[in-house]
Amino acid sequence: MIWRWLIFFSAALALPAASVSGDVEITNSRDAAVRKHKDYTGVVLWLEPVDRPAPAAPPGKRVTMVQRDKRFTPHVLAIPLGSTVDFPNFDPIFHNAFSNFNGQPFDIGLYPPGKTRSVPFTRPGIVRVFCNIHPTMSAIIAVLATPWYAVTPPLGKFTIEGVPAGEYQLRIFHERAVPENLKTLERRITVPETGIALPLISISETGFTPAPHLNKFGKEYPPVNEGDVYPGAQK
Ligand SMILES: [Cu+2]
Repeated sequence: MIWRWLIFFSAALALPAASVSGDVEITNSRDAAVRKHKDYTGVVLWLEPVDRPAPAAPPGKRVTMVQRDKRFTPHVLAIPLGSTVDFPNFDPIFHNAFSNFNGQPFDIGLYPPGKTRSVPFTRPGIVRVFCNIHPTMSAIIAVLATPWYAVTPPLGKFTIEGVPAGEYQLRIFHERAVPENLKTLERRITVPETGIALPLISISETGFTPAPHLNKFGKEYPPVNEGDVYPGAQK
């Protein structure tokens, strides 16, 4: 068995690309879990090469965003440009995922339990996803024109694997940070062949105010009666 491990480690060491790792913290949050340093999830970090185009992602990549318990999971999804996202409905009720501003607008219509629909994302940007039935449902899809990205887990540690040595612009998105704050965190980094561990990235939520969004018709949501069959469900 030992020789197999030796071959495995030799192959790993021979990889030409490095990793970029680091830690994110979120400050000035109104969220109790964030203030207790227990929930730094959902920060998207990506690397754009500054002196050459980023390689295109292989076509045909599919990623899933589940609808269950009236939530989109994962709440924050990062995908390479050109990927298709499947939106299966695992709830016993209808949902209608849509996006109507920023990124790439879409509307996959109202569909019942057990069904799925999909959206190919062909425009880079931050897509804000909502449900036309349930105003509390929301999600983010970061459509990235680079294969080098990460989304933070609860403790905020991230690693972007397989990055060739070179110059990059580090870009960051966090749902509850204002764009001006995020802009100040962007920086140019040099990735050596041995990889790099970045200093702590501290993201402030100062200035962020949650605002209610409108439904796909640009109107306020009507009151939801959970016992109802939703209008349009029989169509
Ligand atoms: Cu819904």
